Amino acid sequence: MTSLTVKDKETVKAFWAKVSGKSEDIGKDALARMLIVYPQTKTYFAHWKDMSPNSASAKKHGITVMGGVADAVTKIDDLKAGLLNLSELHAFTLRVDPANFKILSHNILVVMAIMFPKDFTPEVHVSMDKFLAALALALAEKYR
Ligand code: HNI
Repeated sequence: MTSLTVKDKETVKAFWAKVSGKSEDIGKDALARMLIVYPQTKTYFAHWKDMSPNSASAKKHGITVMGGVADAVTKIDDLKAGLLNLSELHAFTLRVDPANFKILSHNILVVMAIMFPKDFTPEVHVSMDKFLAALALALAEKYR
């Protein structure tokens, strides 16, 4: 994977500064979209009272995930070290197949593009894609 350049990092931070106020909405929509478009992801949430995309649990979890993304932006210079605990949790406790990180990243990108069509330029798209790929790789760090 191509690593994040200084320019990518600047682009990610600048875009995040613009959209972070809406991060809860981004998270809710991205999680709902993931559950609808990739229903295999529902297997991890079988313990929820209601697994439907607009359930309170799904909304809450979308917000939680975006909290993780926000944290990752602050740790962008060393995602592997910064996300080690979260990686351990997903690998050993939750046992989430890392293929799902790509799926969620994709849905986050789609929702950002929909919510911020003007700001989501091709330049922002590529840097955010690289950032989310690096985040996914860092989350998978503890798997082997
Ligand atoms: Ni994920 C819990 C962040 C992808 C399934 N996840 C969390 C928590 C954070 C988090 C933060 C709460 C940790 C805690 O309680 O200490 N998850 C992230 C991030 C990504 C991600 C930043 C990628 C962008 N998680 C995924 C994916 C799945 C997933 C793709 C499965 C499809 N996560 C879970 C589950 C939990 C979880 C399951 C436990 C929550 C619950 O309700 O049981």
